[in-house]
Amino acid sequence: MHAWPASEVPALPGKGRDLRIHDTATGGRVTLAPGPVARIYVCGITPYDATHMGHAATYNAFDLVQRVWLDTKRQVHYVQNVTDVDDPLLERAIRDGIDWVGLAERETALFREDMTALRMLPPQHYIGAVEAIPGIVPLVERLRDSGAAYELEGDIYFSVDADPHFGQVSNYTTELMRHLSAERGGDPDRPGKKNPLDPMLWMAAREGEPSWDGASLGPGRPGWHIECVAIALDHLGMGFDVQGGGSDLIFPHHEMGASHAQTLTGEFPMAKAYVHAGMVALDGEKMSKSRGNLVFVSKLRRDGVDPAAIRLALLSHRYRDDWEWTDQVLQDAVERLGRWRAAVSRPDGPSADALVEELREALSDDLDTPTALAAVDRWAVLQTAGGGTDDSAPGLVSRAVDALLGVAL
Ligand code: 5CA
Ligand code: ZN
Repeated sequence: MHAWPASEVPALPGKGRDLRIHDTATGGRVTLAPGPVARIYVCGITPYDATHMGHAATYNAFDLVQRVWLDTKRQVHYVQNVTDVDDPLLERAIRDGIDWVGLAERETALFREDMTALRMLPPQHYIGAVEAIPGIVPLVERLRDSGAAYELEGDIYFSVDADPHFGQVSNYTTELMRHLSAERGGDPDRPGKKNPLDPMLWMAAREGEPSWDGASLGPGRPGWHIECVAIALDHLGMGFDVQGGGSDLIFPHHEMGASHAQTLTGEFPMAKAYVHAGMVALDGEKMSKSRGNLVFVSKLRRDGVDPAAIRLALLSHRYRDDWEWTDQVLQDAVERLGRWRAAVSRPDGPSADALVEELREALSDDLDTPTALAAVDRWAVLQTAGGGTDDSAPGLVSRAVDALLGVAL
């Protein structure tokens, strides 16, 4: 599947700092010091509705991770999936009386447009679940043949007890895992499972649903977690630097994915850091396609909101916090963008060398974007007050804000 066009990332003088980031698995900060090529996998959308502010906030966080790495003069190998076949997508297509393939294509196309407008860096590999099926089938066969998976009425389940490290991504109690499993696509109450938490790897073909050739597994379609694992192992291999997504993916998705990968390879851990963005809410509830309380990026764009302002609104919150989208958040961002643009449009101003270092320090400190924005605000105030005669400063600020925050002034 093709991704979207990359916006240019200006090179800044000097070099950025290594990223210190919160890792869900260890519950603390880790300093990531990747090799010359940093490797990141970020879970993509299930394309049955348009990109909302929650999605945008999560992708913004992982875009910043990459911008920090690029500023340390590393290359980035970025992989993202599209869950272009899954229960919620099929259910929505039936509800709306449309073809599920067309629905997925339409919403994926809109997502690409939104990501381009927001200046999110594209993945080098953007892979759909459907196109990954030929790679998924042999992995499920291997798990089954090694005894780490079993059949139940034609469906194949992963045995969580096969992984001695199971539970070490979320560190949740069994009770909480069971609760979340039922809430997020699992079937803990299905009779015959070895462990109620065991997730499906391969679902045998169901009447009226799409299915694919599963070789010795029989016709069917893949489970959700093995989809991301197959794509990540194929394009990144084990021990990649960051596994990313929103905090609603901690369990079961990232827990199960890590267990699948670790059982398949015998290596631990799958990722050096499991990084999770907080949930964006609207009217007090998590913004979600299933609840329908959504603010869409595409709708704001159609209404004439500058995508740079949308991006600044996302940046005004720390990525790990849960926060609430309000009109005021956007209004504040529109005003800030105006102040920054006015400031960089002057021919000279106060030196920006210290500002670049402040931005670098704030971002390397677990992506502390509120501190980064405050630093630019201070420079803009000085500038507007007519301080300084450095004629390279406005250009440097523009390039730094673009390179490190993805905002074009
Ligand atoms: N296709 C799967 C991942 S493999 C999926 O979760 N798709 S999704 O469309 O439901 O979500 C895409 C990404 O947006 C995930 O990382 C999810 O955690 C994140 N996300 C969804 N809702 C919110 C929200 N309200 N706030 C922040 N992030 C969110
Ligand atoms: Zn995923």
